[in-house]
Amino acid sequence: MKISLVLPAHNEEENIVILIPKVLGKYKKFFNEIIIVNDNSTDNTKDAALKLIKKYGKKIRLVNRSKPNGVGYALRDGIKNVGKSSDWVMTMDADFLDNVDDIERFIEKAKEGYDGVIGSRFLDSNSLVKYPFIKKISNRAYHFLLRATIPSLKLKDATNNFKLYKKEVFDSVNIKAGNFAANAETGLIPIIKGYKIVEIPVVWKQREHGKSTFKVFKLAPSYLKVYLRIIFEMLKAKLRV
Ligand SMILES: Nc1nc2c(ncn2[C@@H]2O[C@H](COP(=O)(O)OP(=O)(O)OP(=O)(O)O)[C@@H](O)[C@H]2O)c(=O)[nH]1
Ligand SMILES: [Mg+2]
Repeated sequence: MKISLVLPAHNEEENIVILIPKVLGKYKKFFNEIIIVNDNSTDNTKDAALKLIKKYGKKIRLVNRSKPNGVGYALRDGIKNVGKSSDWVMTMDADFLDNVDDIERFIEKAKEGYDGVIGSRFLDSNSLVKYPFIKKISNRAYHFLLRATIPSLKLKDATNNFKLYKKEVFDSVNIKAGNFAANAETGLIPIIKGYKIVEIPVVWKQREHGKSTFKVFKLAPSYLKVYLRIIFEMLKAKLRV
């Protein structure tokens, strides 16, 4: 199993210098490369990434994007840059410092024969640490809508950016959202396409370094657009049968 880790990073200098050594310290043999996707950061994310490249060589790659910023654009460009020798891709947030130990369970689960593994914050009631209430309500409402209208979608948490998929699964998504709603596309499209995806519980902890850029109300229309895309993709698939 050869994995590329794609890390969207906007103003994450404090986090990447902790996260990356932690990942390579524990899982060097599994990770072919770590791709940091920096989008117009106004802190020293770029310099921190260059220092990591000096230390770890080819294991680290830096993709510098220019405007427009966005997690979706970053994921799309990061995945596009995955090296040919990787057969799996993991995506995670740069502030998931406490989740590095979880990676072991992703790898074990994937080896059971799945096409992809999603880290779910809603399988275990102890998973959320300081998760903002408004985010929880909107996340639950979104999943309620999905499950109520598409009963075959049994995922508890499609939208966490903590996923380990075969490369071909990410390639099949064709990310269209430029912002955080891309995380819904990467969670939902593979299921519609018939890939075998499983969830495992992970903890989500409020970040300690840097600032959040997630704005619930501004993002709601983008998540609804992904929902409509799912319905459209399902109808298209039905018409093909
Ligand atoms: N490349 C890139 N990455 C981004 C952008 N916006 C956010 N990110 C990254 O996406 C990931 C998730 O963003 P966060 O701000 O942590 O969002 P969140 O997890 O919902 O919220 P908090 O953890 O509370 O801050 C982090 O790795 C960010 O650095 C962007 O415009 N470009
Ligand atoms: Mg975060």
